[in-house]
Amino acid sequence: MAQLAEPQDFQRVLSSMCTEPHPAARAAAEEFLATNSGDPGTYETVADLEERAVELLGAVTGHSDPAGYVASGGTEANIQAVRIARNRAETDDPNVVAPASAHFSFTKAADVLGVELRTAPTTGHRADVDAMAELVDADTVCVVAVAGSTEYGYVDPVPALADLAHDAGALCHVDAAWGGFVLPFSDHRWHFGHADVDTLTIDPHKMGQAAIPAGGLVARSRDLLDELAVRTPYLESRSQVSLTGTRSGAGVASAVAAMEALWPEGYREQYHTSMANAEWLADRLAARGHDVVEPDLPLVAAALSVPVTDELRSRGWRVAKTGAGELRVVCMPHVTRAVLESFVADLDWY
Ligand code: 0PR
Repeated sequence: MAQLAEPQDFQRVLSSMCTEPHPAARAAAEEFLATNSGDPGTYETVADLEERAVELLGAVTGHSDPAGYVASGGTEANIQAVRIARNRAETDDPNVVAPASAHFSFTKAADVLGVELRTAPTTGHRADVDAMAELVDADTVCVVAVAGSTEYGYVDPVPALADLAHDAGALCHVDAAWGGFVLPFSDHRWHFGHADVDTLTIDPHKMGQAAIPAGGLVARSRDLLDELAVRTPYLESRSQVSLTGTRSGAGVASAVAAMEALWPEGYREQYHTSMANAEWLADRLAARGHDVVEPDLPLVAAALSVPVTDELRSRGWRVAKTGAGELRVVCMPHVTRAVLESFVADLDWY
């Protein structure tokens, strides 16, 4: 059979929040390609694997008895968290309060769910609790905290935001889509064990090193997930909580395989390696006179003193920019020290 095309390799990709899957995760995905986790009555093995996935996601997020499921990604998990909050509230005019650093999936959530999204400016790239408190009112159904922001990799004060949510009778949702598999090894307080978190997004297909699609929605209790249930009369299972119908069993199997292989030691090691790489890059950029945002998790943003991003792209580098125009390098597992050394060498060429 003719080869369709070679997938792009990750060699010079500094902009992605996804990475090469762990070998066990790749093999599991291939094995389960034809299975549908949306029909657990028929695909019982995948249903069992999904239970295991949720149990493991609970272990990573400080919850011994979690509810949840493997979603298509962080976007679905965030939409579903907002949907839970909206469905359980009594108001006809619901709003969600989030820091301006929240991922654009919350804009989609607000749009499809008919919820108003209120965003508050950040301070030092973190949620400003006072600024968010000013936006909270009796119609607030959800307060969002970001644990590992898309642009800077920064972590919001989750316990204070959980208090803010609960004082207003709202739910607290933590978006750890990217940060979830590195945060356990940091000093941050971000999960169910640290604060009264209601729902949490954590994506195996990002730092979890599973194949795409494998996102994670974890809820404090089953009754929260039940807010999403719709009846499925002609399936063997009674109801469904996921947003999509047919779902990737490959993603589920891959998530379990990655977490079984890497939690906790493999992820710990990766955290230390990626963090050391981020600090190394931050030091090198600062030494060259660029204005660096101190990395908190393995993500480096820097305002370059020279406009080089287009030239870097023409040399094969895939780099992203923050909304403010800073260069942004996500130190994923495929971004090794050797890759960064060659990146800095190319920067020096200009
Ligand atoms: N929450 C956070 C904090 C995120 O960073 C992202 C995605 C999401 C939610 C949404 O997740 P899904 O994309 O899985 O629905 N952050 C990256 C972004 O949108 C994702 C990404 C991945 C970007 C791979 C580029 C790429 O090559 O920028």
